[in-house]
Amino acid sequence: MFDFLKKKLGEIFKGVEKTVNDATKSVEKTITEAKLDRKTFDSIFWNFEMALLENNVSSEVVDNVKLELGNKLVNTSVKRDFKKVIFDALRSAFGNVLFEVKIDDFLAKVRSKKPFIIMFVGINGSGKTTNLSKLASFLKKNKLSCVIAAGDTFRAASIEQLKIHGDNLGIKVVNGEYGCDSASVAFDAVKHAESSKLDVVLIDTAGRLQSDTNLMDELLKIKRVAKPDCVIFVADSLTGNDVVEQAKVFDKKIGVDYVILSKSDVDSKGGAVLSVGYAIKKPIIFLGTGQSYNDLKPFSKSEILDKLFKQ
Ligand SMILES: Nc1nc2c(ncn2[C@@H]2O[C@H](COP(=O)(O)OP(=O)(O)OP(=O)(O)O)[C@@H](O)[C@H]2O)c(=O)[nH]1
Ligand SMILES: [Mg+2]
Repeated sequence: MFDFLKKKLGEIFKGVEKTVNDATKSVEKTITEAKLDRKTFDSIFWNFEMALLENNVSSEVVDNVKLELGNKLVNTSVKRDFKKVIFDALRSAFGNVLFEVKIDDFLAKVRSKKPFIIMFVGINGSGKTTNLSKLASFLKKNKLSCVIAAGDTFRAASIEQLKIHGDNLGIKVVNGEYGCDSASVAFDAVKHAESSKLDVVLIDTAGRLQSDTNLMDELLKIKRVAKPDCVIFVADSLTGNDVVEQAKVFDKKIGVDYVILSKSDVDSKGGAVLSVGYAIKKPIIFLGTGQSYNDLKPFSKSEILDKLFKQ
């Protein structure tokens, strides 16, 4: 993640270095600082802006970062330790577009209600079922008992896929027939959790494009019937720029509380991680980092910022 962006950052520093050197050379040798005027700032950051956009960082994030950087750097003294000044400004600007929730706070929330009901939504193949299973495993490790609702009654083999996960994890999967009402499957799972005094219900749902109104209505019905305590939008890091639009539509139509960003292990660009939370002003809670049960990493804002800006 971020290899290309880091290379571009290196180029930016060379540009700034040259500007500062030229400015100081032409005046007095003793001068150790120079001011970045707006024009120089724009020309230096042009390259970086382009690199961000090419790496699927959304234009609203790019604009926000540029505005904050401009406010911090234009017409202020850029000393010879400008690298640190700029790194700090960039770190702070990107820090403002990333939202996180501490995993202990999430677990406390889950423990505050029994059963705590979590519904997974997202487009086809984004990683809902796999990451639901990883979260079930994570919750189990944290001593929370779970039941899974096979709410995807639409895609062939979806129920078998979940049952394999359930068997592997020792977690019951409540299911109906293919084609049956997914809301009733979710309802049955909630009733099962209530009668068996289980801590958490995890509801899987069928993948759908955000433009598919029938399937969106089905999600709304599940939501109305099962009354989830939180909705997790599973976003695929590899979807590129579309992920922002998807997140906005799912949030508007269904309401999203957290994002799991799947497939971050195979994303070389990093645009989704910098954009998806800001698009809906909701935290990324986990990164999916592979296909096995342990490949679910609590999202850490400082870790992401370190990856990009640690010198
Ligand atoms: N490398 C990697 N692969 C992942 C990750 N999460 C999911 N996958 C893979 O992505 C593919 C799709 O995952 P699913 O969990 O079936 O996706 P889904 O959203 O449930 O798909 P539908 O039910 O068809 O809408 C599978 O091959 C998963 O193994 C991840 O974090 N990293
Ligand atoms: Mg699925």
